[in-house]
Amino acid sequence: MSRFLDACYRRPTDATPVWFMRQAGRYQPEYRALRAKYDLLTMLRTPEIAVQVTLLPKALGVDALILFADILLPLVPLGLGLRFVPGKGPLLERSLRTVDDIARLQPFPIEEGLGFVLETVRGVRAAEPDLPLIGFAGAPFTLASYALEGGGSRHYQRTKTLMYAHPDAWDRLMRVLTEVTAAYLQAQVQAGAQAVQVFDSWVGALSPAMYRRAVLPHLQRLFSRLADLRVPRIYFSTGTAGWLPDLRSLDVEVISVDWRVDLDRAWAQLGGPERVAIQGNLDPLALLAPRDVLREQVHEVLRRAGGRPGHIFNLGHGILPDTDPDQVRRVVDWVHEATLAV
Ligand code: 1CP
Repeated sequence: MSRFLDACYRRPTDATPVWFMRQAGRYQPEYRALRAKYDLLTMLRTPEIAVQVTLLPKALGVDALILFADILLPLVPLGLGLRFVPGKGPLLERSLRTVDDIARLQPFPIEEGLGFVLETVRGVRAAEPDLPLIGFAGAPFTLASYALEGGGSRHYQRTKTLMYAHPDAWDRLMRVLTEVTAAYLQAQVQAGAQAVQVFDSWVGALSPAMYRRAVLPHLQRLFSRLADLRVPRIYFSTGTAGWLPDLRSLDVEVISVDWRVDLDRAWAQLGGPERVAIQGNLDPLALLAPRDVLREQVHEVLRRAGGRPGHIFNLGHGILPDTDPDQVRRVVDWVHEATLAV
């Protein structure tokens, strides 16, 4: 078995497993060399390239791989038209503007709309049988925010306006996105993914009451639908430290927390190591700090985890493009060295 999968199920491991959100990406010279030749969507849609990029972090010594894909890909078969604009990030050509747009939205067959992702999953498994592969998707709220805003956002004005003014349309949108996400993750696992992570990157923009009322019931349905897959399910969110106890109602193996909360405190609020595994939670900016400061920050996270089974070391959010790959490699080594059972 693997350290990563064992830790997801809170079984003791020989050392604490470590991987990084956004571990395949712009901070790597090998990735930048590929990006100089191909645009991002081409890389994402070409399984041979996506397999190669997924495997790049192996050189860092990580304990798991995450599929090279993007949470926004399902918005293409949903008819919203995705482009990545250099320097600006993702832009949708046809974002949802009216309640009628939402009424027309329909789930699609995953193999038809996103078959290239499943091909990438199969390719990674064939090329790397030893390291577990994590599949992923965007959470319904985070996907909805892109579908409504048309790209990244600061205040989530359209999203929140819809939630407050048209709760029925919001509910329909969340149902369609939950349905698509469940089918997409099922297909990834059938293709060979050994764990799944759901990214709720922007849900911290909500109030606790709004999260409970308009988001949590959909997440509960999503994760229940994934229970039969018998692979670890990871829920990642940021900015949710104010309502962590509410996440206890999710049927998941692992909760991933950001750096805005102490790991031990978060774990206790989530029910502790008896109930759920925890992933996190180094500040990604610590990777840009001097080496001894970084080391101290890594040890602070490990100290709060206390060597209890069920900790997966990760960042609180994705690696930033300015990160030095050597710093990332150091973190992997320090985590393993400090936790290796003797
Ligand atoms: O080369 C480039 O210009 C690309 C940057 C990039 C990369 C490497 C984008 C554009 N997407 C990806 C791949 C990607 N996206 C992966 C696989 C790589 C890995 O993790 O190792 C994953 C897991 C994602 C997930 C993703 N995409 C999230 C959730 C995670 C998070 O960081 O919060 C989000 C919000 C996106 C949207 C997105 N895609 C790309 C950008 C720049 C963004 C964020 C835009 C914004 O701020 O709204």
